[in-house]
Amino acid sequence: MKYPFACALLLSLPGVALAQGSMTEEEKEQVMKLEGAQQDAFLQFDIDNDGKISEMEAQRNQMLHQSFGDLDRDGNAHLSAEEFSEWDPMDSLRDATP
Ligand SMILES: [Ca+2]
Ligand SMILES: [Ca+2]
Repeated sequence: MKYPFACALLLSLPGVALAQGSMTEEEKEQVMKLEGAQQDAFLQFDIDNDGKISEMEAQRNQMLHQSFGDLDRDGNAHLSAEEFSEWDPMDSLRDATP
C-alpha cells in the first residue's frame, strides 16, 4: 500500500507540487519579461513623458482607450503607472467578445 499513501501526500501538498511542477525557471523568466514589457508599454504610451497617460495618449490603443474609464480610479483623466498596471488587455478582449 505504498502507492496510495504517496498520492495522498502529494494531494495534501498542492503548493509544493505546484511550485516544483509548474513553475520552471523559464516560466519565471517569462513572467519577469511580461512585467518588464508592461513598464515599456507605459513609457510608450506616455508620449509627453509626464509620468502619466492622458486620454489622448490612451487613444493610440483601442483596447486601452476602452478600459480608460475603468482604469482611471481617481477620475483625474490620467492613468498613473499604478492605474496602468491594472490594465489587462485580455480583459478588454473578453468584454468585447459577446
Ligand atoms: Ca503623458
Ligand atoms: Ca487617474
